[in-house]
Amino acid sequence: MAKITADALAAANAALTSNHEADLEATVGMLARRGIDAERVISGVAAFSVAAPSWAVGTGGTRFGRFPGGGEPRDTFEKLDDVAALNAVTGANRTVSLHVPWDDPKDPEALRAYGEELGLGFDAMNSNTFQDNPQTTDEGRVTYKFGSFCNSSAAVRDAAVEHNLHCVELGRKLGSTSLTVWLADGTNHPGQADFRRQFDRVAECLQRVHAGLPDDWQMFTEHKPYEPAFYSTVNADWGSSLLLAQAAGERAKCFVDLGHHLPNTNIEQVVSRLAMTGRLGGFHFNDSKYGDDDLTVGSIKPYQLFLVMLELLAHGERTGAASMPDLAYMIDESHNVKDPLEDLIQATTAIQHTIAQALLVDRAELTARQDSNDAAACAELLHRAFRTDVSPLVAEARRRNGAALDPLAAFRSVGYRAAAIAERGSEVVASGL
Ligand code: RM4
Ligand code: MN
Ligand code: MN
Repeated sequence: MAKITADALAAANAALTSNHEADLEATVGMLARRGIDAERVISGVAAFSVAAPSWAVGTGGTRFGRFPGGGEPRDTFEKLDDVAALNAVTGANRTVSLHVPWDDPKDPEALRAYGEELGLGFDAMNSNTFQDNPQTTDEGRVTYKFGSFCNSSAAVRDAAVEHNLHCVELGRKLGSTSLTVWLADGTNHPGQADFRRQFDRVAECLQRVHAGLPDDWQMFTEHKPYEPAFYSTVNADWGSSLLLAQAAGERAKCFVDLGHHLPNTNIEQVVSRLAMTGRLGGFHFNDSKYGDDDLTVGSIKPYQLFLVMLELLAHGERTGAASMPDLAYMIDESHNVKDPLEDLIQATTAIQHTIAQALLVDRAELTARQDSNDAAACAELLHRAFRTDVSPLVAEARRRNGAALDPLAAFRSVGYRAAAIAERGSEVVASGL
């Protein structure tokens, strides 16, 4: 597959360089007059990387239909090619997160070597017990129709634990060091199952998976209030997630997917609470209008994302990080009408912009204003940061990482999608949702 080379990127950047340098100089000067060190912002953004999910390089769909745009990857190796193209233009997607069995490479060593060749590492592994796949259901002898870890049948629970341990084993060969467990377990009808017994069974299965983790591994519990279970979900909210992580073991932490909250939940406060308990494990970035919409990061509630970033930076500061705390970050979107790679580019740049905006907030000054109970002055500090155009700082961070000043324009100018369609065809459907 055609790669996006350094030469192609240099050509795409060339026409933009003089304007970029002028904009950067102006922004650095403007920030200096506000007492802000632009270098700190640029290096904070440049250091950040967010994993691309292997299933998101294909077109997403709803239960009503799917409209693939062509050139989708035919296997996990081709998914890595797409993530490498994404990382070439953003410089901020240096790892890929696999989903098993949508990805279950027969030769993990070869896949790992291919990732290394492309400059990509393997992030958290994702198990799947929300669908019946022969590989996860003991060759079809069990079904997850009534849940996996929560199931009343020990044989089903055993198969689900075994599948998760398989993901760990595969991940170990790939160089991954974590497992994300999102369960569809729950009920669709009141009275269908006992809340407490379901919870206890899930906790026990998580303990078994935790006991099988290599020493340097972590596992993450990811909550979600509903869908596909529409009456109750076992891991429904951050409180349940925290209880499950605590029950599972020391190296179990909680994952926050920005779309997995009931409407109007104060997600930034959830972040603060989990960080406080030492059980914040990581993030799935997306945006949502109504539910788990998996829309482009920052496209619906950019100010909420900014407030979440502020909490993350506060956590980073408390844990001795130079900027963003050391957590597992992944984009979890479904690209129904955009080119998947273009949507991932926009998601990544939105994350970079928001980190830059949040880095503009003087935390010591904010604390002083909070302590003097000056609500208006506190709001001023946040608004001033949020309303600043940080584009030149973000572009500079990308340039320093050898990536594109304008990632979407660069992606389009090199004709990657047309090359992918020519090589892979227009009918192929990538494995995923
Ligand atoms: C779920 C959840 C998981 C993701 C699946 C595909 O809603 O967000 O993280 O693995 O979707
Ligand atoms: Mn998710
Ligand atoms: Mn989701």
